[in-house]
Amino acid sequence: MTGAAGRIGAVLREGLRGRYAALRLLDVEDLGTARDGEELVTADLRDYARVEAAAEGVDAVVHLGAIPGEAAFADICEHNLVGTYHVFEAARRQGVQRVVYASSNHATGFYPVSERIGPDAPVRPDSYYGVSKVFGEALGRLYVDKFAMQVACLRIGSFRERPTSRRELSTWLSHRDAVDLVRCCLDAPALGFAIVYGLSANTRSWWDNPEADRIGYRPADDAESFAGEVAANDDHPTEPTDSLQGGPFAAREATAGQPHGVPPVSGGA
Ligand code: 15L
Repeated sequence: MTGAAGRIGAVLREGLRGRYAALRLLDVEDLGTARDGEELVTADLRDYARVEAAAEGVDAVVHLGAIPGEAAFADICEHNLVGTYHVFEAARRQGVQRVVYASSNHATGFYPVSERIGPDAPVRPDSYYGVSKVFGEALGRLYVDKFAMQVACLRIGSFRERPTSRRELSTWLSHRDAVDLVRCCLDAPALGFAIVYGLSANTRSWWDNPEADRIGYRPADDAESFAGEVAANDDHPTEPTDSLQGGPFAAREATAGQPHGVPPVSGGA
């Protein structure tokens, strides 16, 4: 599991422990102490040799490691594009059959919230980050078609302990549903290629999730149980981006010729 020290990684580390013979956890950040059934690897995803060494003898990869939000394109390029290519390629060369890839709802963040979409809708990324997730999905499709690997791309919504905003009443993915979703992707007998929205059984969801059924994912939680709590704490003014699925990621910026909200190059102005 790459990105194992991150928010999602920490929950999966706990939730998947004991379900499989061993979990090899990789991150550039500190992973603490290995417990029974865990192997810890410190590696940067930009370092291909280390990534390939970490894939040796592995049955499946869960690839979470990435910059988890908008950043300068140069940084997104190195960590999310090159890093993801390294993970897929290392898996292929080491004979790993299956990759579960953490994509994001930001691959389709420019759809209005009034529109219901599914995995077949054309992509509408809302950020360079969203574009990087589209790239990872395309790479996954390539590795299935060209190299007969099995790949699930999880368009993760809002992974939180509980939903905390109006938007998250639609996009929430609970901790236990996330663990269950990844487990389904790892265990599904004939995964092939699947794009699955990573979300709980939210009454207000905007996403159809036909592949969820196919892989046996039946989410247990519904953000609606927190609707009262969210409304009571909702002191945010309505923003124009509330009408877009990607929320703040989908903020429209100046027209061509004007500077973008993130610097053009790593560390640039
Ligand atoms: C994501 O992909 C981000 O990594 C996370 O920080 C959240 O912003 C989430 O999407 C979301 O859409 O709520």
